[in-house]
Amino acid sequence: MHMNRFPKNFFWGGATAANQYEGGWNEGGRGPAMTDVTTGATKDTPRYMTYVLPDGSTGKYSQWGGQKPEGARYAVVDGYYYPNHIGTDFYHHYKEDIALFAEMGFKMFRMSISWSRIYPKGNEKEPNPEGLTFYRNVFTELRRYGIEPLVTISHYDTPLYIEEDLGNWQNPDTIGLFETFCHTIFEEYKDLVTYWLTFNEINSAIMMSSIVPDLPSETVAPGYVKLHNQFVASARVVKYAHENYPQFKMGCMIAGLISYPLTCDPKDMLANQEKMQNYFYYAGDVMVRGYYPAYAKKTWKNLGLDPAFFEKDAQILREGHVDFFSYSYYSTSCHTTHTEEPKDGAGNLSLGYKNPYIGYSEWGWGMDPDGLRYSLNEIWDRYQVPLMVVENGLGAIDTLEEDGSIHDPYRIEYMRGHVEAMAKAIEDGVDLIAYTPWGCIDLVSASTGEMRKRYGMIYVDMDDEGKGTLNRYKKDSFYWYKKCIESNGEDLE
Ligand code: BGP
Repeated sequence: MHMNRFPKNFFWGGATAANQYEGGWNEGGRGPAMTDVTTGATKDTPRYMTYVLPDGSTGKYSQWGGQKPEGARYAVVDGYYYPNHIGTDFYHHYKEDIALFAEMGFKMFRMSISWSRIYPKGNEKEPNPEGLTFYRNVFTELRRYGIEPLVTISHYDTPLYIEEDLGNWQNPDTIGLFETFCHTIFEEYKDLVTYWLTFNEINSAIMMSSIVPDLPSETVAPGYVKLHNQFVASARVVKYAHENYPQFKMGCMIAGLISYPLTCDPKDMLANQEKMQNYFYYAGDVMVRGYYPAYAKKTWKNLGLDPAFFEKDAQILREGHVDFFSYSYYSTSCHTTHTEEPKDGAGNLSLGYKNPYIGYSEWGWGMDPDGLRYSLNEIWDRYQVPLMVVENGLGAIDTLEEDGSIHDPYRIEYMRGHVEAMAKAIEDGVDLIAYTPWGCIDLVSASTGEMRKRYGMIYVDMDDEGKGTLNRYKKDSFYWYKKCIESNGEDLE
């Protein structure tokens, strides 16, 4: 056993998001979000968005590229199941859950605030007091155990009214609404929360073109506009936080689309470099450095976008750059110019070719601890700001035994590999300050809406149809992670 590879105040913890975990979707004055009209699915079938037409008939369209018909309004429709309505019910279980996190030894807990719980439509003059009280209670409970909250301000749940009636992030007016939301929660929780992430996986706005081949530029370009408006919104609130709450630490959160060239052909090397720039570094470069990278110009040109649209906000981007960098890391993929065969290597928001040197999960996501060490080194070298790994984990099917135990050696093995990789990256010189593995308690999958794709160290009795007691059970990984934290990452047996 090595000693003291992790810094003394390392933030060991876990991560969740309101839309997938909190539930209580129509309680306490909360307004609806897009995820409330999104059905459950499986890994081979799409989630659907449901709607009602003016004549009262109802319908659905696929998240994999479908479109809402003219005149349709999003609606919860009888006969469908919407897993995010309940999540795994943090809303009613937060005390019990936080006690379990504390028992594991958490130093940090990542969660998000549901925007529509604070501003139900997004454009009200006054916030919803019940919503404010709920998060105050949660943060106070975390503090009672000495757990530092890490708050994602926007994690895939813009109020439905903004999405449907105001044109979402395509509309620059959304920036002002987001600012109002942030000013409210900053002031409200200034004594309880120090670490903030503005947008979860902000680069997801432009990911479609990396997954679906040959999309026309008219389909791809709006993602860049949306992303730019989010960059501006983030920069504005980061600047505001720095000016008004100097104790705050503001971070970005980028989906870790880390990839390799499939072969050592220099052409593959270049293809991969371009992928990494376009889908991963594009966001980090703007948010950490405070300006668009040189290669962005080429991207805009290819998509027929006017550079002036992006350049007009240069000053605020410069003034609102973040204090630390965080990302999600699940898997890696490979890129090549050598084949046109369909890509077979899936991952979080990514698609590439399978890597013969790594293993794959039941959902086909690559498992690559060395890639975590590699990416930490690359990112640290590029940005020189503290880093956090704020999502990582293995989605797998778990079995609850008669005696209430859950044996998940596969998850322990996955986590052990990634903790080892982080230890090595720290030895390499990387300034890594936090690790909050994803779905530390079972919650609804973002991509498939399933419950059976579980990430937790705490099992929640709930199935894909919404049946279950919602009782909590400790998995074997719960005890493993507790030991890991107690020994500050040294006892990984
Ligand atoms: C990330 C999201 C999370 C989470 C995770 C796992 O993209 O930030 O919300 O869900 O991926 O993905 P999935 O739930 O699809 O397995």
